[in-house]
Amino acid sequence: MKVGSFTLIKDSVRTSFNQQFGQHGAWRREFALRLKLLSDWMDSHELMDAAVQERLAHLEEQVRSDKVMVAFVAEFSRGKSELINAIFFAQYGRRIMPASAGRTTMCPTELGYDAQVDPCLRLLPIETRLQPQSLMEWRLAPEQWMRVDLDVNNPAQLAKALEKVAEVRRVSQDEARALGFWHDETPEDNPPLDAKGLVEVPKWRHALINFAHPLLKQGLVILDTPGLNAIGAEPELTVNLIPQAHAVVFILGADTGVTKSDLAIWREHLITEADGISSRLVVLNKIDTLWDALSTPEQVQAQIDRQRATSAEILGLPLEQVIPISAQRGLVAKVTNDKALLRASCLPALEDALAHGVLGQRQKILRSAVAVGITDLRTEAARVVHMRRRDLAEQMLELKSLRGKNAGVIQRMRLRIDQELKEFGQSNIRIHAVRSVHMKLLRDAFDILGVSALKAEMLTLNTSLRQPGIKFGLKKTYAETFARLTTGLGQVQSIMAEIHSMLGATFRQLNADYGFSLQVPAEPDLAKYERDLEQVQRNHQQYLGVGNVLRLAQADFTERLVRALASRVRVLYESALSEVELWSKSATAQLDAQLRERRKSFGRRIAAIERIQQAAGGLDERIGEIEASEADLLRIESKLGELTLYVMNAPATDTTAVPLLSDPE
Ligand SMILES: Nc1nc2c(ncn2[C@@H]2O[C@H](COP(=O)(O)OP(=O)(O)OP(=O)(O)O)[C@@H](O)[C@H]2O)c(=O)[nH]1
Ligand SMILES: [Mg+2]
Repeated sequence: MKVGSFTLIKDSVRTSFNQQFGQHGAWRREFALRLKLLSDWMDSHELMDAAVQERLAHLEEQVRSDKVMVAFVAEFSRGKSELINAIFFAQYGRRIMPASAGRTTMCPTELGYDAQVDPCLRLLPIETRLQPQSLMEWRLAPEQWMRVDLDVNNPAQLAKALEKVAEVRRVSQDEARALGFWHDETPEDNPPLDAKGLVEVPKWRHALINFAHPLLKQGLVILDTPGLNAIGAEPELTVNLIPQAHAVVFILGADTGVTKSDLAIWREHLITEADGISSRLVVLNKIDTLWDALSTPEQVQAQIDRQRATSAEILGLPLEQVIPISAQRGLVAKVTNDKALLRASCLPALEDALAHGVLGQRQKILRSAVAVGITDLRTEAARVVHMRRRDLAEQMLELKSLRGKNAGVIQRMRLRIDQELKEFGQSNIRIHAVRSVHMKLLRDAFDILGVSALKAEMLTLNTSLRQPGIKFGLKKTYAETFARLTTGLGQVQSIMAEIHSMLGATFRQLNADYGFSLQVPAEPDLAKYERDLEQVQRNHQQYLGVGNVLRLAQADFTERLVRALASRVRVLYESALSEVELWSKSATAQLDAQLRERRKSFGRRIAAIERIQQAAGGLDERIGEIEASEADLLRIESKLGELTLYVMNAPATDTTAVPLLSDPE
């Protein structure tokens, strides 16, 4: 088996997370293929307008680029990096992520895959903390990161390069303070000073690893984090990155259980409201340290069970979500292909829980998004087909009424079509007026959720947070800011309702005047973004609530916190706006499609009359043609139903058939 040209060790110890993720990826590829088939077919039958095309592209992009992020969070030395090695990298036959006694990983490290970039490790210097940009903004400036090329065919080089995430620097106390690693208010949390009075701080702020590991290629993103204190004040990690992960694995030592500092991390990063709990897994790691020659296996098991029950109770989780394992023994077992040891390590149980919890959920969400999108598409396309059929039926009636009639009658018919065409042209003025109001309303919506409005809001927040005594008014300040952010969404929702009712009236009129079958699609419900905002608000309050509120006294900390919030809300608003835009486009595209079809139909009617005027046999010939077109449309209609069903029912390919470790392309 190969990754690129690198020969992997035997894959007989294949893991269930790998398999499940492979299945998820296979489903997405199959779906993309079927979607392509549908869009080619629609295109060749002229059922593809701009809005339909955009919607298809959007769906395809959504499924193709769907990322699943799994974050590993814990106090230092609990075995996060070792566990990542054991679950994802055992096939390299060695440790890939540095894992060693004491503090090892010094900066948050994200592993993912971007086809546009060669395999590399990118490191953001810690000094960037002295500048105001958020992490999300730094991501958009890859040239500012230190870059190390990775040779994915050489596990030793790979592991060597990744050692950089453990690098540290020694800086003066003042510099440590400026970087967020020294706090005069909480001296007990400060790192020790060395003989020269220097403080050790991480060399890097964030690391991004890009390489074509099969799982990463399929959209998995792994986030490894450093233990307490090594993160320093990086609010973005707490308020953005970790809350957005699809699953968070929290690791404890089986020997120690839940310690005070474990609890501090749990409180800062992992407490969420009840519905978020299902995406939290707690790992009781290093059970091998309890394996002991003087105790019977039953006694050892009883100890593990006890630790498990106590930990679950302290953290307020159901017992099934606490999984005892040995990451290190699991890694060794996979590398040496030792099945008995792998079983004893219990690693497969954890992989199972991860796979079912995360991927099952993810696929459900994707499938339902796809189902909604495809149903809408089908309705749109069916509307066009329906109108074509109506036009044909009317034309058929018109032509049949001409049977056996003289040239005078035919000429009158010709004049009547010209008259109808003229009346139809007058609808343009009305439509134009409605369009311009529509555009204006849409611009208002874009202003409300736009960059400048958000900037102003964030400035206000920044100023309020830095007022002395904010500790007591914190809740109120956040509540007010978020209330205004939410109001913005509400206003846009009302604008959409206004557009909906205006277009609704116009469409009804056009339907009555010209026999159209226009219907304004239901406007998207922005409530889910309101819920997201609530979640963001809770993340911020939670973060500040666990002691970080004192840091608001430092201007740069507050700046970073507010920037992190701005980045997050920006993304949220942009998604909301793109839904609004797509909705508005599909309404206008529907109108455009019917106008276009109608113009074509006029053209066909005029051409038919001209042919009949020129040749006696023209009439029957034309009636025959219409009959054939009607039959075609029936076929198109049923094929449309068949193809959309085919797209929606894309099955997840059987795992055994997925060449997981080979190149998926
Ligand atoms: N005995 C035993 N040791 C383990 C196990 N898992 C990890 N270790 C060891 O514990 C030490 C710390 O592991 P890491 O993976 O570096 O821990 P971490 O949580 O990533 O720590 P930081 O990077 O410092 O935050 C290493 O020496 C590992 O080999 C295990 O299951 N059993
Ligand atoms: Mg580590």
